[in-house]
Amino acid sequence: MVSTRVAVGEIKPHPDKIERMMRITVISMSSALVAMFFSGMAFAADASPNVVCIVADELGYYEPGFNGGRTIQTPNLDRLAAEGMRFTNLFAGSSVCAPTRCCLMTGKHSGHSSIRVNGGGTPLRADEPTIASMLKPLGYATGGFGKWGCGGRDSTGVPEKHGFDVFFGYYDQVHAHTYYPPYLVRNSDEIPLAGNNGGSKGQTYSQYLIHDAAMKFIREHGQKKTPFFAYLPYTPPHGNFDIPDSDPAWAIYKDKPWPEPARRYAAMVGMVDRQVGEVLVLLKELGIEQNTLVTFSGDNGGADYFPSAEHPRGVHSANKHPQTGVEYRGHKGQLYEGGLRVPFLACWPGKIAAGSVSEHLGYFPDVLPTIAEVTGAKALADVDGLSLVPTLLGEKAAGRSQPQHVFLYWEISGQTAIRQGTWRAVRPKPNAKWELYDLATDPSESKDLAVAHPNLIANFDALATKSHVPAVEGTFARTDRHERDRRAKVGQHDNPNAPDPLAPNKKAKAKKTAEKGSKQP
Ligand SMILES: [Ca+2]
Repeated sequence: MVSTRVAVGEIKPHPDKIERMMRITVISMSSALVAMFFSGMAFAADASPNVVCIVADELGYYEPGFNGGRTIQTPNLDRLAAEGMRFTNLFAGSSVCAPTRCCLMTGKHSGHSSIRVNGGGTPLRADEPTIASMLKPLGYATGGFGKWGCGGRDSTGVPEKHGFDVFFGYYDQVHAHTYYPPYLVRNSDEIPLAGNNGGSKGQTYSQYLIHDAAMKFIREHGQKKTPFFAYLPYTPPHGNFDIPDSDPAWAIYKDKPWPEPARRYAAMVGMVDRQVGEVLVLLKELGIEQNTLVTFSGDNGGADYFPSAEHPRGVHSANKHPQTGVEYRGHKGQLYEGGLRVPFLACWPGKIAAGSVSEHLGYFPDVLPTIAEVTGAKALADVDGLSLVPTLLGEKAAGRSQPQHVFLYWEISGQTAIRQGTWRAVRPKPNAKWELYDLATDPSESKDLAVAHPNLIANFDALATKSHVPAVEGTFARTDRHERDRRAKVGQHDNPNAPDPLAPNKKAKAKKTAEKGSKQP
């Protein structure tokens, strides 16, 4: 039925029937109800709220319990969803690790961002503002803990030159493949980890140290009542799929009838769930939970890890609805729905309605302007995102209606995609024809309607051309320490003649990846 089609240039809420089927309780975000709920409450940006932004690397849309996942237990994340807002159409900035982090940190979409390749250490430019640098003039303490991916050591992209007081973890994504690195990096200095030499075995599991450092940062600034921005781009459950046998989460999954990497992956998600729970308990203990906005998301679409004959989309069903079986097309690395869908939650007790669900159509570039608005930071010029505050807090509290994107734009590795209303247009290769899908009737993107809608295709092609500006990356002053970090993945950090861990045996690696799930940056 074309009579109900969304006209180009218009946006209506995505009528995602699948989400409606699985929904138990929805608080409609109609302005009337929101006005009642927030009656008498005024949003004040001068309260200097803390912001905790947690990202789980690779977590698929349908994997957490709050989105219907059945194989992995996520009680703390489910509680976060029950106490906050769950988004059903808030997409990643890109379909792979580094480019999506760049969009998140800078508020730009991937046609304007500086990092559009996923090599692992490609840097931000020296002059690029980030969420952290935006908050510094307001007196915020800024800490990052996990996997940076926006610039290797000695580049213009290091986090301590982009507003972070401290960043502890991995700068390069290849370094982050091992949970037993010989060292982690703190503000570009090496912090040795006892008993480790890369790979999948060692004495010191990196994620425990990273989480402990994040907790210490939150505790310190929560006690001092210093407003803080805690960015927690945690590496799990990205591979290597390693977690100590002694971790409580492993006990839950060690005897499941899945391949070991799938069991390890589930336990890694369970560990992240537990760590998120510890953050929430800490905020409560410090008495700052009512003054802290917490967000939680994946970083890119699910990778369909651990496929089998019985589960061709993977044991944990990242892009296949666990109850209905309806699938999202594509996966990590692609620009169909499955490559860009991420679980996304926002919680702020007393401000965001508990148990609410939003179908608002947005993506990672929206996070920066949202944080700018809630903190009262000077709005950055030249960002592509739109603040989510009217959706999060209600239009009355925000004092305005939710601004809507005319369209969303993505590009990666010669692929291009546009989402406008319920349309998704995808050009899967540089010179391929555009494909067109109507997600209202075809959520799995199985029926290409491009031939029937030449005017829409022409419009989307023009939007794509307008949205693309050639990427201008940052630079390295020297690369030896960056290359050392990459070799640390396999314990060859002290051997400058050793090959880059991603360089050799690409063919064998690709085969292994297909069998076990992507281990690429
Ligand atoms: Ca990722």
